[in-house]
Amino acid sequence: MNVTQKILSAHLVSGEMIPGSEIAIHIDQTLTQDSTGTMAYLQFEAMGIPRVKTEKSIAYIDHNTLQTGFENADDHKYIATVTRKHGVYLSKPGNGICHQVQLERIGKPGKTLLGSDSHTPTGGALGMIAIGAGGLDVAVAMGGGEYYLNCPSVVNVHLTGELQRGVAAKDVILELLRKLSVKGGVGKVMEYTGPGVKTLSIPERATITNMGAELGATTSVFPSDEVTEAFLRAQGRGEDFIPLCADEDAVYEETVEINLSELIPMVALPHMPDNVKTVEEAGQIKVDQVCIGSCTNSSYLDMMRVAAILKGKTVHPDVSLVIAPGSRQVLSMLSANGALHDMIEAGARICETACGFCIGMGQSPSTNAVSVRTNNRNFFGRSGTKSAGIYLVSCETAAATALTGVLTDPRGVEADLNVAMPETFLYNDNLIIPPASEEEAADLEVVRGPNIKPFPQANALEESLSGKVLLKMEDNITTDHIMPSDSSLLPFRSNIPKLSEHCLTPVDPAFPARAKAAGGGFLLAGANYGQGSSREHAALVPLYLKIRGVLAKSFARIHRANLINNGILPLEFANEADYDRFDQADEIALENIRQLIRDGAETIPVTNVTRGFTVTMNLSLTPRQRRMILAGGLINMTRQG
Ligand code: MIC
Ligand code: SF4
Repeated sequence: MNVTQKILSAHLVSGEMIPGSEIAIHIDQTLTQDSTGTMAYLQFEAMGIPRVKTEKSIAYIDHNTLQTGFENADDHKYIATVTRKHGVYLSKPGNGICHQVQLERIGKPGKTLLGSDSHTPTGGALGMIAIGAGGLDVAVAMGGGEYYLNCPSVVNVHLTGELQRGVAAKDVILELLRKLSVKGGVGKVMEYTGPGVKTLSIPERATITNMGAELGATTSVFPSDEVTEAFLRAQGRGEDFIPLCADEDAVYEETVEINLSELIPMVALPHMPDNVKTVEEAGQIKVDQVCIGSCTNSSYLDMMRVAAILKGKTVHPDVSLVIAPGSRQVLSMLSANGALHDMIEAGARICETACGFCIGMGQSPSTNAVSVRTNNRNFFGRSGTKSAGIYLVSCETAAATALTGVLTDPRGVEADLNVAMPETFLYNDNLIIPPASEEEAADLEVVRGPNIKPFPQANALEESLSGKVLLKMEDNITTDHIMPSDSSLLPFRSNIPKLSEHCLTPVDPAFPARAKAAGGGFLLAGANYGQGSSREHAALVPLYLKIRGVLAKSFARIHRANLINNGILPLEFANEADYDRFDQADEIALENIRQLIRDGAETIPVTNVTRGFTVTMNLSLTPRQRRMILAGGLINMTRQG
């Protein structure tokens, strides 16, 4: 078996390990963060389970840390009190970005982790199966319920050679994105093998597994080897180590070869992570802002390399350099060893250890700016400045660029980039608050501020559905299009009515008003609809606007599951060319849809009433998903028993 099969089969609750067929797995650990967590805990409360049943569940506060009003702070208070009551650990704001802290302090080889954040696969660096999901799926897992997924096919990413000076783990994943695209990993686990693996440290592996999310992959995983053991020991967690690697005769569905020695610095140009060129090909683009941090690139190793490049130099006069270390542990070590001093002296603006600029929580660039960043997503508008272009690079490229003011290949910089992994990290868990005991929990009050509104719930599916196509969209529409998230909107993650005023506005500002006036309808989309974030809001808000179904060429994995969990039909064109035969404002009808779904139909006739024809659309639902759609979502189905 390969590593993926070993972990999945050890956690298998039902189904067979045949790629594409539905399996259910037991979840050992869960994580939430604050922008999806509020909703996940509201849903957990609605399920009426008093205490979580996982080995460890933890809630991080790392996204909504810009507190320009009471809303974010109220959400934090709700999360702090609801987790304390129900048996969940709390990582306080200031402790760091969920994926970085999970890697340092919580993740364990061989375990399963489900997180309400699409970059949960970061944990795969430690040899665990770590999957991103919607908040509702995470709430179910916290309650001890299994997690359902399509058994992935496993891709062998075979690494040989060794990264050259100035070339980074980020360049490995950017190269994979260039080769495979943002759809290349859908339905797959990217499993890393080969002699190149042992040359990569855990933070470097984490950069690669983190950004596997941008390939659309279910997750990514490395073996657990002596490098893993050394990392866990240095974190004071040697006892969490178990060795785990693929059998000699392990079988994979596909193989991708990467020779690390041949890679050179890469950059993803606006506005897609797979729009990748070499830094050389991109040319000397003039840069206004450089942002270093995010869950992709904010480890101790990353920050030490940045400090080495900046040491004794000054940031270019036209550049604003922003650095956000990934965790309190990283920041603390940088301050103890003087590297922080080197950054500050070079002119860096140090931000708190949080998602920050990556999710548009501050540091929006100027009009038409070129912003070079180390994060994983450069979707349109995500930085908070629509006219700005975001370029994704490694920490080394970002730091070199900050000094020259133009996009710069870091292989030529004068600096000592040989940063050794520490024998011991400065670990300290005093910002991770344990939950109350069961006895204490009974009397604890959960504090709910005025911004926390009830979440919408679907009704049971009607016999037939009809309505207008309210919006026609192209390929690769992201969750940042469907439910934009910047500093002005993130405070409303627990207020769906307010968010609904912004649904799909990056595609068409008139959409929310049109949807409300029509009393609901359908969406029409191209391929890979809903890629990006795990945010369930991208389904809850359309549900609130009475969207009954999405007609698309194809869907991204997490968003499709979120639609079904909330009773919205994900219909795929059997013949992609039929997409062109539909237009915005066309009236469509799905006759006897309830009966068809009940009977297990895998194809659905969809009539374009306006133009007078009927096409076939695929609706490949598992029996469980059919029950969910018929009941009007997961919560209704659970209530029905
Ligand atoms: C993101 O990177 O887009 C986020 C913000 O972390 C999201 C979660 C969210 O939308 O709250 C994700 O990746 O799932
Ligand atoms: Fe936070 Fe950005 Fe990572 Fe999402 S991608 S978890 S916003 S740092």
